[in-house]
Amino acid sequence: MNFSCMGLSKLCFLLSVVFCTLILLLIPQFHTHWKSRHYPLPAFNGKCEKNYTLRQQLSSEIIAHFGANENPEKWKGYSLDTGTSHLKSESLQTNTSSPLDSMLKNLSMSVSNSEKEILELKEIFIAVKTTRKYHKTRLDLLIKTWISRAKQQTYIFTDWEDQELRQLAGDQMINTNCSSVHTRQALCCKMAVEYDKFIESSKKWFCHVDDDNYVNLSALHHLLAAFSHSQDVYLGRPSLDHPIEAADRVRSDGSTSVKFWFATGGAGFCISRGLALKMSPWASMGNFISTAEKMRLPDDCTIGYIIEGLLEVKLLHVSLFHSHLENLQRLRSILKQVTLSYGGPENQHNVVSIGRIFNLQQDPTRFRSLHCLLYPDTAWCPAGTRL
Ligand SMILES: *[C@@H]1O[C@H](CO)[C@@H](O)[C@H](O)[C@H]1NC(C)=O
Ligand SMILES: *[C@@H]1O[C@H](CO)[C@@H](O)[C@H](O)[C@H]1NC(C)=O
Ligand SMILES: *[C@@H]1O[C@H](CO)[C@@H](O)[C@H](O)[C@H]1NC(C)=O
Ligand SMILES: CC(=O)N[C@H]1CO[C@H](CO)[C@@H](O)[C@@H]1O
Repeated sequence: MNFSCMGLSKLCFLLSVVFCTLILLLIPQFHTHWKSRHYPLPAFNGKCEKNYTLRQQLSSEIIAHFGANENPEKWKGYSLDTGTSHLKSESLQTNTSSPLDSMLKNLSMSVSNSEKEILELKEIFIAVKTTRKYHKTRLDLLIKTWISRAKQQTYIFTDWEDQELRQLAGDQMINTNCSSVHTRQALCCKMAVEYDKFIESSKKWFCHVDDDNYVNLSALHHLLAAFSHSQDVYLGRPSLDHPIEAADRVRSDGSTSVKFWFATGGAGFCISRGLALKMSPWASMGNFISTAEKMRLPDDCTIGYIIEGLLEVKLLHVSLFHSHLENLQRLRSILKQVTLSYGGPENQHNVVSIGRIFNLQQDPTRFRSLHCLLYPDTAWCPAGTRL
């Protein structure tokens, strides 16, 4: 008798807990709060889209994760957290040495001294991918800032014959004749032209960035100089914390699957010439588009597939590259990063924290302030920034 009474009150308690939880879940306030923390997603229609969404729910800093059969020791030097996670940012703040330098110290162990070479900044091919509607809003800012310091090796890939831009950039502006819609096909079309132009140039390194990236040229130069361009090198930031898996429709009819890491295009990535040449059967002269079509993957995933999946060369995970999908406000050691980005109009608050120089109204992306800190001798920088 007593026993069944107790059972009944326990059941009542449980039922009321379930009821309260349901009520809480149904309050719309909780939903909007959750939504407002999402960053805008690129409108990829490819297979990686799901994982870009997933990415938002993961912690904002992605560091290298290791496959079960990989030796973590081997990869230790290849990944570096530059300080968005709480613990690590503290240790960085108390350490005066540069994260890039300490990473390179580890990396150089894997490059024999005989393979080291002198790399000049002009031997790096930097491809900036843009589109007609961003010539004024995004590209102008880059031209005024970092591109002005690297005119000879920066190539602008767009989809419109803009006379003003042509006057400014001359042959460095490349009209890809690709469609200006933001679809997987149009993006792959541009990447294919970028690849062909790089091969045509005889430069040592191919680096791809987007029109919302700031590139610290000396940091990039420093990073690439640690390798030899004839080695197989693929450097960038993975956009997920795990490799993606896709049906392999290049080597099979799609019945087998392939797992690989890829560097997210929005943060920028680099490929050595030696490796780029090996990619040729799947990447040159329109082959890139057919590889991407067969695999139904976006441009940056297709690059990862060719390199990791087909050529079996590993992506070196470098967290000094940054895209607008990360929480940039929490990023530390800003002047030491290789690439940076900003949230754009949909997410104005997601910018790097740089004080002084220009206020948020004058410099919503923070790129102008950043540029003045890096290059105080720039004509339009306020005199106060000169040390
Ligand atoms: C600080 O920098 C030194 C020199 O590069 C390095 O050996 C050491 O491991 C670093 N310490 C931390 C906590 O990162
Ligand atoms: C785009 O079209 C123009 C005009 O036909 C041509 O001169 C140019 O070479 C084309 N661009 C590419 C990358 O093929
Ligand atoms: C970034 O660029 C500035 C200006 O050239 C340079 O002083 C700084 O050392 C660079 N950062 C790294 C990590 O090289
Ligand atoms: C395309 C693709 O690889 N999607 C992956 C995204 O992440 C989920 C969860 O980890 C995987 O199951 C999918 O395969």
